[in-house]
Amino acid sequence: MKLAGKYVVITGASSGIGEQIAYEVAKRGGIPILLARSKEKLAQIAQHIEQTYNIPCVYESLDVSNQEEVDAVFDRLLASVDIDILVNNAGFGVFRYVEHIDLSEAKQMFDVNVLGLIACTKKVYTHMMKKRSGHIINVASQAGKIATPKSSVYAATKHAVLGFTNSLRMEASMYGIFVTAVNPGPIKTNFFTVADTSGEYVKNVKRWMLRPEFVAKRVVDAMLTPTREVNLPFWMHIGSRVYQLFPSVVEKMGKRAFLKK
Ligand code: NJP
Repeated sequence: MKLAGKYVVITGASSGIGEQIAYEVAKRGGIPILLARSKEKLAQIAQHIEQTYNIPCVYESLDVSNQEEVDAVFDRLLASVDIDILVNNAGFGVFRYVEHIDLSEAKQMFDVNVLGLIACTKKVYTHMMKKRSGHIINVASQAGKIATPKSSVYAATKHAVLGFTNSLRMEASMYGIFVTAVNPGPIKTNFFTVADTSGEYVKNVKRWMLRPEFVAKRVVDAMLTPTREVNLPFWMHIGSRVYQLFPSVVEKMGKRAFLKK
């Protein structure tokens, strides 16, 4: 029960992986703190956690792209709670060909997926530096390793998350703080109601999709351990390794599969 009594802040906790991580943390005796914009959903999840696991569960409304809100929410939390783990999970993607990119949408993706994650990290990191322990877990993506058609902006945000995470990991090691990147492939969540409005991508990859409960278990297994990355599924991880060595070969051989969006 290494998580017993540990405070775990989860952004994007109102659905999908974030919600499942919250349940898994509570199941293992940790105390999840839920953040997202949908306060009503958070209230229901918190109530379920309290009733099912008998764990106190606090939640707050937070739009991670709003710097003032990030400051206020984390200042309030840090005044009363010693945060042990931060899971930067809030994020969204929109799949479009480059000629159809809407710049305000692209900016919003960067504001949430990248700058929001950096803002939340900064608030918790200085606290963890002082106590010389803690764990920051950033949900990136396999799209942060291999960029594929129709996901240029989303892939750019996740490449940015991985770049930030890799640098942070080296700095944080000086203070005994662990930093982990989570790189999943497609997962059955609400993500695709925004990312893939035509439903084409989901239809094509349905049989490979990961269950959010499975991803959550793997993320929670890594908590408070010096795990560098959680890469799922395994075969996609092998693919991204091969891509790093032979990018043009993988782009040629995988072209048909990559175009299935
Ligand atoms: O998606 P979904 P996932 N401020 O839509 C929140 C990555 N990922 O669980 O604010 C604060 O069920 C939103 O809450 P709300 C993906 O990039 C996914 O799949 O109430 N929170 C909700 O709780 C993302 O980083 C796949 O609307 C904001 C949560 O984010 C993470 O996994 C594959 C927010 C999204 O839950 C979780 O996504 C992959 C904001 N401005 C990586 N905007 C996949 N599903 O296939 C959104 O490689 N949220």
